[in-house]
Amino acid sequence: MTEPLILHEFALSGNCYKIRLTAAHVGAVLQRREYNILKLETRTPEFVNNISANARIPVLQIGDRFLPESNAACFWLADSSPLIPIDRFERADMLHWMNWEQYFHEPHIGTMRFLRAFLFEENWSAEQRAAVPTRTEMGNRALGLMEDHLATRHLATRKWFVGDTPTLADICLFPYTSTAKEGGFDLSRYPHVSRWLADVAALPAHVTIIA
Ligand SMILES: N[C@@H](CCC(=O)N[C@@H](CS)C(=O)NCC(=O)O)C(=O)O
Repeated sequence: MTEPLILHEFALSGNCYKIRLTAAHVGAVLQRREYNILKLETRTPEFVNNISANARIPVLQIGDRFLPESNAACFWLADSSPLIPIDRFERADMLHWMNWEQYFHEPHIGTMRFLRAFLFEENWSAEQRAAVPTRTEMGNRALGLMEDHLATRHLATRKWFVGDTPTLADICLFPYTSTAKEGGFDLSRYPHVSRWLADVAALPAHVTIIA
């Protein structure tokens, strides 16, 4: 018997979307429990004691076990699927992009989206406002690095981030890149990234963030 899978989430979060996107690609069925992070619903003692001590979504519940961190949850779902490369170097390279996404991409691009599209400028704290130029610069640097990577592969371009087929690296980079415009980023400056976004969205199992 397979264990029930419950995604504790805020549906419009890119980190939560990437888990639903992975599930769609591997044919996993998720039950969904929604928490409004704008109302601090993950900061309650009930959530901290029963779901995740880190007081953040997403958390993938597998039976009676709880797996926080979006990319760990994606890996659990995609393990042994075609989204995980067989080649040892490519498997590690996939992890490189997933770690990079969490440290150099999402903290700037995802945070700018949260500030502009969810919190709204009139509600920014002085600290949030002061960090906007740096976050914008760092977000553009991240998009530029993706652009350069996709643009150069010997004498051709790269279709996917790792190897010749879509991997979890593409799935995990997609949510915050595809919504970067909501954070004020101009994707027309990044034609290879825009082409890659269209390729990911054209995969047969693709689902949108609002699906
Ligand atoms: N690195 C974590 C990030 C988790 C995270 O920061 N989640 C945000 C939403 S994307 C959250 O729960 N915010 C609510 C809060 O900070 O109260 C992951 O990838 O899952």
